[in-house]
Amino acid sequence: MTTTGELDALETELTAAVGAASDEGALETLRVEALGKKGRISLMMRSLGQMSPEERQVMGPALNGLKDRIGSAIAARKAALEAKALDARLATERADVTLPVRNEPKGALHPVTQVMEELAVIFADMGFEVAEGPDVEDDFHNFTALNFPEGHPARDTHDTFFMKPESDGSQKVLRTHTSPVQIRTMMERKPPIRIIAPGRVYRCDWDQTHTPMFHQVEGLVIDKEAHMGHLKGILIDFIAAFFETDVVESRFRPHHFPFTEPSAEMDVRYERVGDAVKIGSGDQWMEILGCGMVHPNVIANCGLDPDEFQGFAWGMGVDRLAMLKYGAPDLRDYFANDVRWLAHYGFSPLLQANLASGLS
Ligand code: 2NL
Repeated sequence: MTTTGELDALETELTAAVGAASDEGALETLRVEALGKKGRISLMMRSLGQMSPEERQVMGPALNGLKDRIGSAIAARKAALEAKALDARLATERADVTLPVRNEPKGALHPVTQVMEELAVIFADMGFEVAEGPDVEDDFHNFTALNFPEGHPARDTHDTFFMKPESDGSQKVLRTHTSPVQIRTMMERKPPIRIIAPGRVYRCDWDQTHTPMFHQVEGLVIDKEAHMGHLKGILIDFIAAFFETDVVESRFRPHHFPFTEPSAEMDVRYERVGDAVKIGSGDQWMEILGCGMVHPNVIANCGLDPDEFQGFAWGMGVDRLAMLKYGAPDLRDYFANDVRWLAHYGFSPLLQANLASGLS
């Protein structure tokens, strides 16, 4: 026999328990205990059948009301617990919507940097070291040691940038080629010498194919028996490696430089394919570099005996090599610092040039 008083006590107890349930699991246990098949309220409702009609008239609505209110209380508590759980999860799973959409690598190597690295890799494989020197040079290292006589017109063809004269009347220049690096090396150490000198050089000239600052790489070999045959072999191998081709057809035309004797220009057979060039085939010849046997006067100017030592040297434009291999047509774009150009023509810093997996 159940009384409405007992129901009130049960409601108070269950309502308190629902309010105290601290998670959804505890709440579900409570629901099963009260409203499940064998729950306390369910069992009471099943006993309605054994009651007298008068009793049932009172207890029926009372039990139904209790069942509804406890059901609602459980549902409300469940919603509150779910909201609390969601808040807790959101607090730990914070998403910063201002972050970039994808974690894309930013920045690229300039084609000139890429080509410089390729040059270093190719010549390192042949046993060359990379040598460096100052951009601001004195007249001796840039001209005099290289067999440009004082006041000789060849100095004028270099469109030299002169620095403000110093107190002793001397005047430094922005180096017009990287040859002074080789002069310094020959003066500092004994042969055998096998170096390349890549770097910035400066000439007062500005149009579609000339910028006042550009890049050169020169090479130098000084030994006792280094000769023109070695020079040709090195240069042909270099062109094949750089342009990643097996066939290189070349010709060496006589030329003149003050610092080499004999001097030559190297041409290679090529054809145009879109903006880039294909080396080895085609019916055109392209001048690609200048070279020669180091002039005995230059060897003597560096304190070495030209009867004991001889060697060869060459020089070429790095920017032009980059244009030939990678196709960007206007040299001025190379130094305009336009990030869109760099993004298009740049190289991944993670893919370093090497001879095993390809230069570029
Ligand atoms: C060119 C030609 C050349 C050299 C550079 C050189 C350096 C020393 C001695 C002798 Cl220390 N020669 N360098 C030799 C021949 C040609 O450059 O057309 N460059 C863009």
